[in-house]
Amino acid sequence: MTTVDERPAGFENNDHKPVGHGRMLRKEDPRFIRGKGRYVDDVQLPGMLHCAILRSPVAHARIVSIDTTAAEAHPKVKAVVTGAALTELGLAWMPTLSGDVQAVLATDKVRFQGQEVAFVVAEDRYAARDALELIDVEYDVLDPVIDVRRALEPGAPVIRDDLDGKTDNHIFDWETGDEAATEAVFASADVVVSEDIVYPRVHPAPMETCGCVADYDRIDGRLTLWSTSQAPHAHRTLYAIVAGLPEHKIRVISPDIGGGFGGKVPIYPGYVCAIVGSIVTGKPVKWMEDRSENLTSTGFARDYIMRGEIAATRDGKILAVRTNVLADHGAFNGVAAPVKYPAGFFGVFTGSYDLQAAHCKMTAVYTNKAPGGVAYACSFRITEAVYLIERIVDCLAYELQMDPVELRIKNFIQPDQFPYRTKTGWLYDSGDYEPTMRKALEIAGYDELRREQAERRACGELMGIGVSFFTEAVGAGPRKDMDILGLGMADGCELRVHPTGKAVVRLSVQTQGQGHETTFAQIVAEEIGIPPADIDVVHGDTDQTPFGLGTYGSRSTPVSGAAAALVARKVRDKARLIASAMLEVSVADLEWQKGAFHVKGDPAKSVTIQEIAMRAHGAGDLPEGVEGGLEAQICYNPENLTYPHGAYICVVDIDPGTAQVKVRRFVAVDDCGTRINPMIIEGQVHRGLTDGVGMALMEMIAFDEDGNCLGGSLMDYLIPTALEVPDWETGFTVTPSPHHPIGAKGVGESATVGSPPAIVNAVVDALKPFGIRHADMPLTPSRVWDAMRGVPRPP
Ligand code: MCN
Ligand code: CUM
Repeated sequence: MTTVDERPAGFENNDHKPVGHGRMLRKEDPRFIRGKGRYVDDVQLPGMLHCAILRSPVAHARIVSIDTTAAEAHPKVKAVVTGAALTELGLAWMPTLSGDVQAVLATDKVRFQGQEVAFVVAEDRYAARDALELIDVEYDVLDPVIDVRRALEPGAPVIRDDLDGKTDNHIFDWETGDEAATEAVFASADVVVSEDIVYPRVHPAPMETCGCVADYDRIDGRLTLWSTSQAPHAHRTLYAIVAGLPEHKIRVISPDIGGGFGGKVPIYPGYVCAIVGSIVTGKPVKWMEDRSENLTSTGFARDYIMRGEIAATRDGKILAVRTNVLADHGAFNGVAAPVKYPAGFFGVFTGSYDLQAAHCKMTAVYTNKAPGGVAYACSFRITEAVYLIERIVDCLAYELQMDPVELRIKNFIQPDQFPYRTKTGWLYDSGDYEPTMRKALEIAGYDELRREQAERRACGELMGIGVSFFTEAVGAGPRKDMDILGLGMADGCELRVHPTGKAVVRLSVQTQGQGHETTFAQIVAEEIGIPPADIDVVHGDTDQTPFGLGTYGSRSTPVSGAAAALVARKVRDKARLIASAMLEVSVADLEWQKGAFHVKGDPAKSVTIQEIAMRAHGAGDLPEGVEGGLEAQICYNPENLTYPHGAYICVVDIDPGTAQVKVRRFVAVDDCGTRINPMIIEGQVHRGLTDGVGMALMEMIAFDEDGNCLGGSLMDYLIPTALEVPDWETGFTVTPSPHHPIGAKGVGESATVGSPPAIVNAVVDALKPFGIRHADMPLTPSRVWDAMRGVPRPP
């Protein structure tokens, strides 16, 4: 563990050490807190029309006929488009991020409730909605396939009969690790514990739903698309490929985004409908989903049924883990993950432990549910992986009657083992786990909590203490291994220093609330000594920024953050050449400090970066071989992922009369390497911990047996508020990434990944007097009540 560089309060004005500056406020906040954010729905263009989408009321049906005459006759309607019309344009189907195809509008069948069937373009939003009711669709309802296990049974209705030769609902089998070696370790282990663990389907539920404004100019053939996108460049390329429009004629703009959480990574049919609407009418067309469209039809998350098994010695040395997973991908495989990783980064399910063997087998299937997958602060399925290992380790602690903290510490990968190759092939870059765990124990007062628990238990009170320890893999990724539909996962970055020493940095990633306008200015400021206030961050507009793959998988800091540091160093290298001419000394005689070059041994002889910038653009000659201007561009291809880690401790109290769980305390100690903006990191962690309370205790997208979505509004799909969460207690350690130019690792998803197991472990710990070893999320009062009464878990 390295020492921590956290500046005290009152350091506000030291712009020469911007990274790690604890009190730097967010540059973007003045506009957000004054209501001056500019979101997609704020875009108003002259003559703009509105698009509304007709969605299937049933989960599985053949479309017999669609009659649009009455809708077309509506006085404010400009166009009504069905799947048949899109087929003529060759746009009825589009590729998904997993190389499957998805219907833009249903042509043959509807395959989930809420699927897009037709759209209307009208003069205003209300008329467009009204006209949907005038469209008459006749459905021939089919048997829906809702249960993922039933989907694999012989004779189950085939959902994807559009795919050539498809006779079942199987999508893929995937495996990682060494089955035979794992079997051998299991066969000779003292103790084997297995448990069935479900990670239910949940939804990112951002405040801002998805939407876009498409403006196709028929004269010059240019398409401008304001869109709720986490990856504008990747989207532009995909639109070019799907719609056949020349890529240089497409401009994708992601303005302010009201939360993405992964749900704004995919391309949704609505975006394509708005584009087609604009092409057909010659006018700009806006499409904005409502809340229930968002909850029922856009990218869900999780939906893994996992059997976890762990093998250990009697004294608690973990030897191996293995798992068998059934993955529900919905009606179209729309999972967003690098091509070689159909199960995302689930391979890190071996966690933070030094094992002898590991093996995972997974089967992914189609069901009559909304497509998407992965989204919701998941780090590409690491949420599921961490939940599995941290739950099963607790099951082992239960069987061994060992303290869960002691069991974890006994099995940690040791600092001298890094870089550590896991039994599933991942190369953890750096880590020092025990100090992080100890820090969390210290903040929580763990021993005292256990004493209190014993006392309360003796009086019949239900208090639980839960621990989780996670290692994440973030920063996708090295382009040799990682691409999305053939686009390599590297990021461009461009930096221009203007003559007066102000700068603009152009990023390929796109913030949805993570504070990039601040933190990327800090990274650049740290490297070239221009104060962050003088550095403008431009992002979210393909016409103004270099190509890159966008923001998700907490990759902005690991990939674009590295790009920003390196592009700034490139500019500084050029500045050094100019400085040597200005000071009439050789480059080797220059020293860089606090935004200026000075002559070694003579600090009075110096030139600031601002003076150099003016010189770079000014009259007169520059040194031999140095071009004018002060700018640079790079494309950064990361060498490896970064592996942040953290230790979380949760304390819950359960009301024995109502089975209501109250999270009394939550301690989170995160290690994301070098910390750029501690305040922003804390905000990210608070957000993710709140996510964790939601998933552990409240959130689930449920379906009835007919495939009706039961979570289509925020009345039914419960998300936590300030009332359900405690005052978060956070701490940190710093283990820099050895391959990142400033040692930073990602953090955006850490708390969402790490907190659900801590909360569930706490609830299960509280229920220990009932002999309970596991209970499935969400631990609503009714589920906890059932668990206390020995009612079997839902299948
Ligand atoms: N940061 C830092 N020091 C570090 C690491 C990160 O100061 N060592 C800062 C970064 O500079 C950035 C923020 O923390 O401002 C998050 O950085 P990073 O971990 O790189 O994650 P991304 O910026 O790539 O954000 C993506 C991540 C993901 S994948 C989801 S999902 C999620 C999350 O961020 N969605 C969010 N956090 C969110 N926060 C908000 N407000 N809204 C979302 O939609
Ligand atoms: Cu998987 S949710 Mo985030 O990676 O945008």
